[in-house]
Amino acid sequence: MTDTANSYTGPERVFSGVQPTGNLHLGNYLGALRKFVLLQDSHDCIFSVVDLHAITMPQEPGALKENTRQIAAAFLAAGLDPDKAIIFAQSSSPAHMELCWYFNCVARMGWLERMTQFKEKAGKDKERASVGLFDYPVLQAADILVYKATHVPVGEDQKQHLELSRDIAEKFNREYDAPGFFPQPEPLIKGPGARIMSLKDGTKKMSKSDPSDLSRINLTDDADTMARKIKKAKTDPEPLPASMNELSDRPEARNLVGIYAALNGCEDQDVLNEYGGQGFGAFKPALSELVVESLAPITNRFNEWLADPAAIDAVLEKGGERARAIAAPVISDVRDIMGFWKKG
Ligand code: AQP
Repeated sequence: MTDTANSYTGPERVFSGVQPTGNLHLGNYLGALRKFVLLQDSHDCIFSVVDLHAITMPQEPGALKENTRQIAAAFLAAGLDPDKAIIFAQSSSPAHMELCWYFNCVARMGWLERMTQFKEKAGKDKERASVGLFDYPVLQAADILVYKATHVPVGEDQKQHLELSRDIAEKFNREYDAPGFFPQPEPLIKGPGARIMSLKDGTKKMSKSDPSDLSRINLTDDADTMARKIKKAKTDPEPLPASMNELSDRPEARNLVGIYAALNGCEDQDVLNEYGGQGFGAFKPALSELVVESLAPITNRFNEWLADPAAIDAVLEKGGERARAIAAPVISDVRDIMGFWKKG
């Protein structure tokens, strides 16, 4: 089989999105936002508040609008510059929904049935899950490919969805005899912070929807709350060891070491070189200090942006215009390739 998608020769472009489903946490910051900021200087970047994804689970309409502004404020507070990167709300670029429908007719049921996020989020009562939740990864493929994005910075939890986007791009190109029309987007996952775990259970990822607020550090937490959460984080009675191998069956300890390393810009092993042999009574206060020192400037800027919703709206308006202008010719070409009566 020839790999038609790989013959893409268009420019490199980065796309990623964050759902407006509540407070952002340290995992979102290290796994996504911080990477976005690093990429905006070297790449053509598009970052979206993915409100269409949010409604795959029940949302309060009034809260959705506020949460959308909050995520945009967090993007800006983390250091995204709207003159460099496009920042917009997904629903303001309807081309995502149009391409999603075309892709629904390309993707196979069996592909989607293998998606672990659907299984986790639908839980035991899958009959009651929305069709949108099942279709989430197809919309995600449309988000990326409607801008012909070539690179997608995400946390490790999104790796499987990215693979599906690649499969859809490849099948579309092959079935419609359009070699290289869509790129095969590459995940940008590697690096520190790709998978930050819950402070209460080192085997579960840190998540906005975890019912326990003590499981995560929110970007909106004040310094005392952050320190209290780290103090209460689950650990074990053993001191930190000398090497990472010795942490393989201590997920909570490994997670705290990983957070320290990611924020300090060093390797996990460097943390053990400094703290190996010491207990959590010594390590946790050092970690608290580092977390607070790293997040405080972001929290301050975040609050400043939130105090000016009109300024956030202006950023989203301008971003929406720029996003629509990139998506329009792609949709028009897709319609032509698929044989619709009108290019649109
Ligand atoms: N724990 C994590 N570690 C590293 N990266 C993470 N991301 C999420 N959790 C972690 C990355 O953050 C980006 C935005 O994610 P999202 O809000 O769109 O959706 P999500 O992955 O479903 O995040 P949550 O916190 O788990 O939200 P809920 O609880 O609402 O589902 C993505 O790049 C993600 O990889």
